Amino acid sequence: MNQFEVTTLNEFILDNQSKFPKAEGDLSHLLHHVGTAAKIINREVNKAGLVDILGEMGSTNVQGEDQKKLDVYANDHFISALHSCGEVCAIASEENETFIFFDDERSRLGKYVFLMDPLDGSSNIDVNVSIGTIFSIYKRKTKVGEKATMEDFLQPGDEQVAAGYVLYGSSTMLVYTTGQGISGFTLDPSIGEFCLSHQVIKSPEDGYIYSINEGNYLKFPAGVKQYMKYCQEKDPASNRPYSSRYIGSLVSDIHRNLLKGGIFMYPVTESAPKGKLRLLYECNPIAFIVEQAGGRATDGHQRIMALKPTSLHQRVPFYAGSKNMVTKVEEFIKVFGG
Ligand code: P6P
Repeated sequence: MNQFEVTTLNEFILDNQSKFPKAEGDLSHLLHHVGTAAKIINREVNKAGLVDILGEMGSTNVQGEDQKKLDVYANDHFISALHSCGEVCAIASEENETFIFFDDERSRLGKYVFLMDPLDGSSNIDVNVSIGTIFSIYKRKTKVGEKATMEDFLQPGDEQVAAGYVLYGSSTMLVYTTGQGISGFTLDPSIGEFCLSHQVIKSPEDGYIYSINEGNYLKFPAGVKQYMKYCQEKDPASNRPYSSRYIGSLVSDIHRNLLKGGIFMYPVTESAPKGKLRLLYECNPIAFIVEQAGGRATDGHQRIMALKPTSLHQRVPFYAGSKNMVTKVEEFIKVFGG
């Protein structure tokens, strides 16, 4: 691709749509609006520190987590952008206790429901560490025209029609999948467009990076402790000891390991006896991306996307990344417990 051949996100979406004769363009239209919302959030994230958008809101979300001003800003803008596109009948967000139903005539006819963590890793905002948006899209189960119900949201991850993340980092990237592999788009601020920068992202089956909050070590399951010991042992033949890399921002840790190879782990801990990460709008969309890149994503025992959700903000243990690394930690968990 020479420097003048630019494929924008919208061109790519439409090109992809043309491969599906039955496609009516509604998912393409929805993904276009996700890109627009991401540009708006990026604008605010990039100038955070210069305007009064850092710091706490002085409120907490349904998770009991302090809401940052940018959390609320991102949440409000994604809800507004997706309401205006008319393809989504309802939205669930980490920031809201229950789902939001768009009760206007146009949105009632929307075929999709949208789930998101609008600004994941927001505790990093005030210290200028990269953060992300994570989203997941399903076809509604209820009839078009009717009011959405919880049944529309409590679908296994295998039912996702699209998923992705936006990484607000040294550059801003949007990575998404509709089930035909994953591609990455980098925002070119000079033209205000997400441009194709990673045509196809395939994750190495083996990696040499492990990502985990070692501060929780004492309370990790025995199988996880044994796997960490395995990662740290010297074995040149298998490139061990591995490197430990942990940013504390899920999208950042996953994105690095996706490109370089590696494993991300968030096991159960004393403060998070079911795991910390949310199944519906963190683990399922990331799992879709990871599997589409050739990796693996489980709860330590079974595929994340096979789990039948029971509640909107349900938490699960999460192991995701290079296929052989996730398989290995599962072996340790099976033998030593987890
Ligand atoms: P800990 C951010 O709060 C988040 O939800 C993820 O982005 C990140 O991977 C994880 O929590 C970090 O949690 O307990 O290690 O700070």
